[in-house]
Amino acid sequence: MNEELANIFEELSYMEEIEAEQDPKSKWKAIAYKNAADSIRALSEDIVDLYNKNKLDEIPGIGEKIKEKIEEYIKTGKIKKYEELKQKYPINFLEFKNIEGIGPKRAYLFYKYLKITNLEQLKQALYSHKIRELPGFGEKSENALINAINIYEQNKIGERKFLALVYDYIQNLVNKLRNSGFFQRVEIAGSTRRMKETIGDIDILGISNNPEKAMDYFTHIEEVKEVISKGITKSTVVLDIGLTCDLRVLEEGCFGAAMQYFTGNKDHNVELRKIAQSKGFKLSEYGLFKEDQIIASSDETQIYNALGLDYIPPELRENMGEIEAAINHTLPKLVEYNEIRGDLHTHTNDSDGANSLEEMVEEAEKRNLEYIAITNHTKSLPVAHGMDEDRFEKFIEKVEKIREKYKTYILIGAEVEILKDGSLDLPSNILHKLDYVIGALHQWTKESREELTKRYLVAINSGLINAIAHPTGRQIGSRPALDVDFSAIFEACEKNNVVCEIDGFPERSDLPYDLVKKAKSYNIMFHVSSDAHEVNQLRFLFFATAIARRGWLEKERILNSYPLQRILSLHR
Ligand code: DGT
Ligand code: CA
Ligand code: CA
Repeated sequence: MNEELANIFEELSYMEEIEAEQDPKSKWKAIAYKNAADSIRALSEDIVDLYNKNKLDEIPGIGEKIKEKIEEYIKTGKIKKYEELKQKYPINFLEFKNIEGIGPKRAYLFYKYLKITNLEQLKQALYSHKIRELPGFGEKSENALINAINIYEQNKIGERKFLALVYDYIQNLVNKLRNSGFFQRVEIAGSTRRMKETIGDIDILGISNNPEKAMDYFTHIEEVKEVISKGITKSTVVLDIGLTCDLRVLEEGCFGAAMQYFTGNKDHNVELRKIAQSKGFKLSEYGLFKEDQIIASSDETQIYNALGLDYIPPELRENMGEIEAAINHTLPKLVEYNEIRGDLHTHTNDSDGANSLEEMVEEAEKRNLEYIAITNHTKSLPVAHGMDEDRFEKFIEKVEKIREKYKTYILIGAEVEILKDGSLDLPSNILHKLDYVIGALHQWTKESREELTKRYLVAINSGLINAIAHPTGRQIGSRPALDVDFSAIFEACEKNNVVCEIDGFPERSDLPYDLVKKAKSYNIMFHVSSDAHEVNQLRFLFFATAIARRGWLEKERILNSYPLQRILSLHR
């Protein structure tokens, strides 16, 4: 509980710092809270044990008032003062504090003028030039903030980037090359083609009659920040988004072999080369050869076929058994990106989303979704402005009033907190009124493997949820996966017809693709979702589908590849 409590005191300190603009006394409170946060974080013993032994006084920097609050939290799971201030400032301070140049007061300014509560929203506002219009800001501070965010995100996942966040950029880049007139063909290879959730660099292959001019063009486009090397067959540049990009210009005759080679991954290629050798062939980026004779080279499929394999979709090329399956003709028929009919996990500004119900549904309509489940948070998650029974009742009424207006059907859902004992954060009479309920474990995540698994099992066995949200709870770059027994969880899902989520929100990407493949051996269903907290994030549904494909899933195993009626006829 130490980390949880330290975070609460840290946030209290930030909120009092804002309050201090009105009330000078708050300044001292801010300092006291910050000291308490630091002391609690530095403890080697669990604070609950200290409390039970009546030893809170021994913690440095903890006065009477703070002691009372610790006690309140241990006894009730809440601190009233924190809840009150959080209503006033529903801002993710702990995320912003990582960004150079954003203190609590600036974070509040963003909230006051633009209702920004988290980093993703701030980024959108920066890119749409809303921040530079704020008092005290301009183009210079806009650039400084974009830079600071880039540095933070880069550090978070090392040199890699989330594919979902750079995917459109890469498509634009490729289209620019395609439309330049210097290339006959331009294709993406590497981890981007495999749809890996993070990428280390961008690999592009092209065919050109005039490689010299083509490379000149490439190294001079405005996205290029620095040219590392320039040749007529290969150039490497650093792009303005901080990623390196390799462009190879090839002969038409070996394009298929090059696509195969540079798509990878490396382990897949090594295995494939072994098979070639065992058949007396030689495989390279130039082609498949028998002695000096070319067997296949211009067409990627032909290379696989000549080796006795079925064509392997790029998403599967991770050396996870796909080569054997391709030899035995047992590769799955993967779900197609356009076979997903709806989104089953999204948020509105009724809890912690940035957009209204209407805005989210309009965007879903634009994206031709047949249905969208709005699954807001529940009351035990005040950080996310979680909704209680009354607010859910009102929300249901609101949806029923506007549902008719839209082609996209609105499913009323919830992302309901799984509480400490595995019970759910909404009474069953409310849960029964909802179309789709996802159980989520966000709190008390530091407990033992046994406890955490048990909580999941109680929730899954309750008969009250349709799905479990982002099952591992990992956040790439900041939070490791929960230590839980997935065999037991998948078995329970099988017994209770509970769906496993594949959440496409970049940091989550959860279930991860390798776990999807394991889960597939159980007789369970999956859903793919965006977990969108604003309209632009609905695009993450596409990346959730990529994870499903990388986890070997067919359409039949994905709930939201089925028509609306199937969802409406689920019973709990
Ligand atoms: P990344 O960039 O870290 O996200 O991952 P990749 O897979 O895009 O890796 P990258 O850019 O180093 O190389 C692109 C592809 O080139 C890789 O997937 C397979 C191929 N490749 C690279 N190095 C080797 C190698 O040493 N042996 C073989 N067989 N293939 C390689
Ligand atoms: Ca790469
Ligand atoms: Ca590369």
